[in-house]
Amino acid sequence: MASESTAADIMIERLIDWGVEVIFGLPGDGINGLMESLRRREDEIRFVQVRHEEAAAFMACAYAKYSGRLGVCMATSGPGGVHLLNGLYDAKLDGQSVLAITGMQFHDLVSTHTQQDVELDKLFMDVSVYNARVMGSAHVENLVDAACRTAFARQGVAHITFPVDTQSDKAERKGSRRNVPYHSSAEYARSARLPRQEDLEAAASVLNSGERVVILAGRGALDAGDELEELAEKLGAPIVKALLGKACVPDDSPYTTGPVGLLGSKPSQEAMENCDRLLIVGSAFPYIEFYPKPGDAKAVQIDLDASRLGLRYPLEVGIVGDSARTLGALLPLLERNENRDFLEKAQKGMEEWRELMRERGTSREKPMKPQVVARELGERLPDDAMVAADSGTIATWFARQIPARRGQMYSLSGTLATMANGLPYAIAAQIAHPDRMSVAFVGDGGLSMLIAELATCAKYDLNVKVVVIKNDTLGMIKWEQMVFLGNPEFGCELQSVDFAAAARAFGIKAFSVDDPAECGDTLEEALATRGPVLIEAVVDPHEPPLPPGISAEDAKNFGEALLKGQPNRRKIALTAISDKVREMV
Ligand SMILES: Cc1ncc(C[n+]2csc(CCOP(=O)(O)OP(=O)(O)O)c2C)c(N)n1
Ligand SMILES: [Mg+2]
Repeated sequence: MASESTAADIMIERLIDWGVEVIFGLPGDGINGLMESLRRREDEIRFVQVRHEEAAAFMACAYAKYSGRLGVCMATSGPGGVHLLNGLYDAKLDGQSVLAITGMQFHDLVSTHTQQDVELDKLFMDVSVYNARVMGSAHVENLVDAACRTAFARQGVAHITFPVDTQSDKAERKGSRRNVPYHSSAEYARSARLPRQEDLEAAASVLNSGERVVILAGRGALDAGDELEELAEKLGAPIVKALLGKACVPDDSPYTTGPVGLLGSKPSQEAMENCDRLLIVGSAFPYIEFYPKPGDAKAVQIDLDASRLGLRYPLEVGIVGDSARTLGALLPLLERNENRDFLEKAQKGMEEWRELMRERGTSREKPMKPQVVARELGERLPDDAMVAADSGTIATWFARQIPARRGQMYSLSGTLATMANGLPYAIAAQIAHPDRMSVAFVGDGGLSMLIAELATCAKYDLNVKVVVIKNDTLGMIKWEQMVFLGNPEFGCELQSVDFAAAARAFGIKAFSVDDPAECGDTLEEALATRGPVLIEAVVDPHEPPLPPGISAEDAKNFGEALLKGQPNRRKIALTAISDKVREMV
């Protein structure tokens, strides 16, 4: 085989050197040379075929999120590459190390209006931290090394586009006069970045002089759970969790007030409003309006990326460092805060909040409330379950009603907040961890965008359980139109889809439930069913995902929207008003 090696072989072999075990993608005539190379190495590297390249990019992003490894996706020239973009932006915005490989037209026909002539390196300029076009066989290894290394080092998307004819060129290491064969290396060294001592001391002095310290923890704190709890205990500080940091400490931890923001909890909001010190750990939580008002609190921020320091809140001290190590180094400098009032108030608030969530999640009202489905699901998830959610009201139920337990993993599209990522995320999580159950908690709008990936679940017989919350509406937007702008909903109703029947058509076992009294049993049976399963939960479309402290302005807008002739306004008013009494501040 050595004598017939191609330039594409150099690429695939080098990816194997980099430890890549799986590539998500869909073939096309712009990548036939690469596909042939993958076919010949089926035993060493796995190709997972998707039904839409957008899903492949989501999978690469999620693979990186759930495994910490490089996520790799591949698409053909022109349309295939274009389809990747949304998933690649998801990786860019959530800082995931992803490599995208695309095909390009024949090298000597590029830019001549030839078939599928899209110069994807130009298209991907904004999304990528590394972006290159293969210029010949001897170029390939150098590019793969630089691409993988940069994707890791800069936590972003690297892209290589490969002209189709060059892929099948004879593997040639000897290139130009200055290109010494084998000079580049498939090595990447991670830094654990220890902060400067003076920064730690300055941070300790800010935190030690506070009375009411709050910790905002995000994605970068996922591996720092023990340190966060230790610090919370020492400073009497509640831990408020940004959504990507949902699993950093379990939701039954006495120190956490759970999620924050539009889909957050009331105690989180109160802690943010009333603190005098804010410690941000590995989070760029983007909703600035949910932070303390600038000037109200003195803040310390820890982030691996120095360019993120001070992004959302004015700082006294910024620390560049790995969360766990930095907190570990900070802890001995901190004094125990003997005033436990702030933490105790948060804990008392959480008792009430948990009771409210329990009430919502155990309602036997019909139509069934989406919160019931989330709660019943949360109670039945295995201790090592991996859960992915879509954007939408669905993310609210995910944040509030599915408690993260120690050892579980949770993710969604954080900063891009795209629809349709949930199912591809769950697939990638399962492929990264084949022994664990993976759950997609998705909206009917989101699922219908990339529903064909159910075929991927069937094809690879994946232990993916898809729970679709069917409210026949683009729920989140319907509420936003009413609450933010005071208008009746427009363009949000969805044509009803029989998801259980659709799932069966894709070769997947399916369940449907609309009765809250049966929801738990149905989920129990579905989760115990081997292989991929879909559970369609038909819920009340009028259940509002209200923010923890709805503003007077929002409430006024909402009332006006109903007055302007919002369809179903009587039902909506009834649902929202009974919530309002208990939930609005
Ligand atoms: C790709 C994309 N298109 C549109 C939006 C705007 N958007 C955010 S949430 C949402 C509604 C999602 O509907 P569904 O999946 O049914 O979830 P629900 O809100 O009903 O729970 C829309 C349209 C988006 N975030 N991403
Ligand atoms: Mg919906």
